[in-house]
Amino acid sequence: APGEPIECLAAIAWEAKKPLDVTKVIVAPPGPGEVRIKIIATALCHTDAYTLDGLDPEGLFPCILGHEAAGVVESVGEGVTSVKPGDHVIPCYQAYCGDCKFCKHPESNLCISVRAFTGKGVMKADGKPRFTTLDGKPIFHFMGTSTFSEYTVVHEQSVALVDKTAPLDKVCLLGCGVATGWGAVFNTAKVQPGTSVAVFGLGAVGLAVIEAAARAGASRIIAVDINADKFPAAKEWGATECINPKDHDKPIQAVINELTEWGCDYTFECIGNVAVMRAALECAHRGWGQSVVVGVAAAGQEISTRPFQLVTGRQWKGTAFGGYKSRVQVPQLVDEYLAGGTLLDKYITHRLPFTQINEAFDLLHSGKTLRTVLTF
Ligand code: NAD
Ligand code: AHE
Ligand code: ZN
Repeated sequence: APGEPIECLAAIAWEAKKPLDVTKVIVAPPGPGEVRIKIIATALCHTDAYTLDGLDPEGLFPCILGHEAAGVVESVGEGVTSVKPGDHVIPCYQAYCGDCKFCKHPESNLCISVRAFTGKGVMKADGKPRFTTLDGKPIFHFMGTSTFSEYTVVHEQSVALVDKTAPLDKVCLLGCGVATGWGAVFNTAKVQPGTSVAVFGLGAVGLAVIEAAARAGASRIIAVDINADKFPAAKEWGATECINPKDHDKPIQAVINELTEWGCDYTFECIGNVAVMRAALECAHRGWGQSVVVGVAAAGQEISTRPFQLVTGRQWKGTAFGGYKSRVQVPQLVDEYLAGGTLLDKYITHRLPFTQINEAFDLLHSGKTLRTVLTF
């Protein structure tokens, strides 16, 4: 009942590199400015695996991971006005308050309203988590979303209200991976018709980049992966050619620069590998090519290149959630999906019950999935 703690199923990450513990937790009622959501469907993104592997400098344990989901508002805390019980929502790790310097800037989505708290795994109202074990041990939140739980509590700034007719077990993908790839193309790079694009890493994020680049009218889309099993999907999504770096004895940037003469107008790194980030920059077109870092690299990793690469006109950029201002634009992405013409359904290669979440992580590591959607 609203105002009461809820006992429900969740997956606790007790420590790095250990399987998740699927068990009961207590979810406190939402505090002021907070929303308690019943999660209907949650997918796994590579970033969940990265954090579980202990690679995220902000990673805290024990925690409840998960950030690509959709659900229904169960109750709201004091002062919450933008959603009400029964509303269909997508939790957004990139919050949007509409009021801060970043929300007001047309070129940024990096809302600052709750970021310090989501990075520390707690809620802003009292600096505490809303999750505890049955014996009262606190469990940290993750990315302000923690969707690997039947119920979660998030800040109001992190809740996008979406059309009630949208299938939650599909549009959950707009909470991270697919939205990020689309946005990297439309918002960050602003890909123009008739241009050339190279995409490194053909998971859901890289494929979403390909989908969007094709829609933006790119005429050449080079897809790169060390796993050739990814190539049929890349072609179907719109790649014009596929390259496996393992088939070549020179660096991949040299291969692409030869194929294209001066490099591609836009390149996207969708892996999280700093050596590939360098390669992607170095096959961006001399004079104007843009290289967008989408992949998230492990703690301690740094990028490097010869400054000459920038002196001669290449631009290095990055994107978080594809630059989308979440609470405003996620509902629009859902409407766009409902209108038809997007490939959203095709990213879902596997479906499992939530209790099989550890198998879903195994699948993610196997390279055989794009997205696995878990339902409760
Ligand atoms: P994924 O694991 O499904 O896909 C990664 C792909 O990269 C795989 O196909 C793999 O075979 C390929 N790959 C690995 N090493 C390679 C190499 N050296 N050369 C070429 N290909 C290689 O991951 P995903 O869920 O699509 O996420 C991709 C990346 O994007 C991750 O780093 C994730 O953390 C990040 N991410 C960032 C944002 C953001 O907002 N910036 C959002 C979502 C995901
Ligand atoms: N917490 C990390 C890095 C993780 C990271 O960069 N996350 C991306 C989203 S990945 C989604 O799958 C992001 O949006 N970052 C911006 C932000 O504010 O977190 C670290 O290095 O500390
Ligand atoms: Zn993600």
